[in-house]
Amino acid sequence: MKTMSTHAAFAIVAAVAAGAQADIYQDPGIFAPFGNAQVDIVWGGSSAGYTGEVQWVDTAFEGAPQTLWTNHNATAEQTYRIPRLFAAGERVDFRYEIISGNIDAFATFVPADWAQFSVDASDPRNVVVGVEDIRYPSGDMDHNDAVFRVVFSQAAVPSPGSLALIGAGGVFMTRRRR
Ligand SMILES: [Ca+2]
Ligand SMILES: [Ca+2]
Repeated sequence: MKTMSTHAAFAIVAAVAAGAQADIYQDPGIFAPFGNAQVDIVWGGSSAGYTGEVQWVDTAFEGAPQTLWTNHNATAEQTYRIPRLFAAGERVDFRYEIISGNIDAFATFVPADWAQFSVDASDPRNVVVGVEDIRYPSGDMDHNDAVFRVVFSQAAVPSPGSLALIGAGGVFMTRRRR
């Protein structure tokens, strides 16, 4: 009976801890607010002693991390355009790898790393991301060690000319089947 009550007490403590963790570690997910979205990553700035690489990771296609800049070599408003379009609600993921200082790496798609990122999506077309470069709870949690924006814009729709070409191709294929 004593063992059972100990287990029950542990279960309650675990549940409370999980609830508290859920509050601290929110998914910093960044999502395309509309379809056919072009995504630009725009450097903001850094106040940090450590050097880290900002990386975009195409998690949907299991892509290798693509390094954009470090927090110390990026210049203001420097922009990287992701070489594909995003569907509505699709996630844009990042990784931050400290290469000088306390070596570590954090990713927006790893729940244990979520505390390292702050995300302000009050303007869903212009999302501000901040990174804390020392693992929680040791860091100062200023989330200004790397700051960048994720800017979504509507990609241009295909011109009428290219649509006509697609139409002609469709007719051609239909005729061949006959
Ligand atoms: Ca800082
Ligand atoms: Ca910091």
